[in-house]
Amino acid sequence: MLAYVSLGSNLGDRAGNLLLGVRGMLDVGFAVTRLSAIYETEPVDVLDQPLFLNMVAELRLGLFSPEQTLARLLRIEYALGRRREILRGPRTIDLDLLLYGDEQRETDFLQLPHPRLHERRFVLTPLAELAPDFVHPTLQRTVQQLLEETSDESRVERWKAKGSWQ
Ligand code: PH2
Ligand code: MG
Ligand code: MG
Repeated sequence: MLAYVSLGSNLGDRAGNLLLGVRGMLDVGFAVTRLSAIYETEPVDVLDQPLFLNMVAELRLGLFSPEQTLARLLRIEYALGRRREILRGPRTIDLDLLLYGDEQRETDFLQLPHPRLHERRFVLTPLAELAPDFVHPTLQRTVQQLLEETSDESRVERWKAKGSWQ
């Protein structure tokens, strides 16, 4: 079963934090199969905060339920020093479960697909890189269609490390 996780950071060593997030997912036993590029993105919702780095990871999950997967993601955030701060404000690391196959959940703990996925260019751009043809389980649109149709106009640009080899 393929699942997609959005990673975001806008405090401290942002790229280092994303890398630690990926490392954390490997450490808890997730099979991370692919990573998108890293994008520098304009903040949405809470506008007055630093620029984010965002990316998406693809996981192949069999052993863990969606709930177990989210619990592990939260544990990784906590281990990396994330404490619950301002809602949608600055954070060292954010790991959001976007999609888990075509599973649907509507509980306080877990909403699947992620309810704001289609309203966020910073999620759709890296997700479309990995899974353009993935059909959103409730909206019945592909990720590529959602990206083309989203009303979110916020800036999303490929990020390059200084001294990049590319
Ligand atoms: N995360 C938020 C709120 N706003 N904006 C961008 N660009 N990237 C994010 O990851 C992000 C955000 C809450 O999780
Ligand atoms: Mg988030
Ligand atoms: Mg989150």
